[in-house]
Amino acid sequence: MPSVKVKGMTCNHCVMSVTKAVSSIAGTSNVKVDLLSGQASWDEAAPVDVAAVKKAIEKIGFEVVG
Ligand SMILES: [Cu+2]
Repeated sequence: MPSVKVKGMTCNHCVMSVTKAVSSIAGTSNVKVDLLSGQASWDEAAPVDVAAVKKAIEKIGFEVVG
């Protein structure tokens, strides 16, 4: 399962926002975001542009690390 690490999430509202942002990128499905680890992961129903995923997360105010 591909994933990125997100910094700056503090509560379930953040988790929901990041989940929504990742889900908005073409090809992602079954998006999972873990608050404690910061890990955002997804299944690929079609090839996913990871740069677009990172951009979508940063656009809503979180930092993607690694
Ligand atoms: Cu929050």
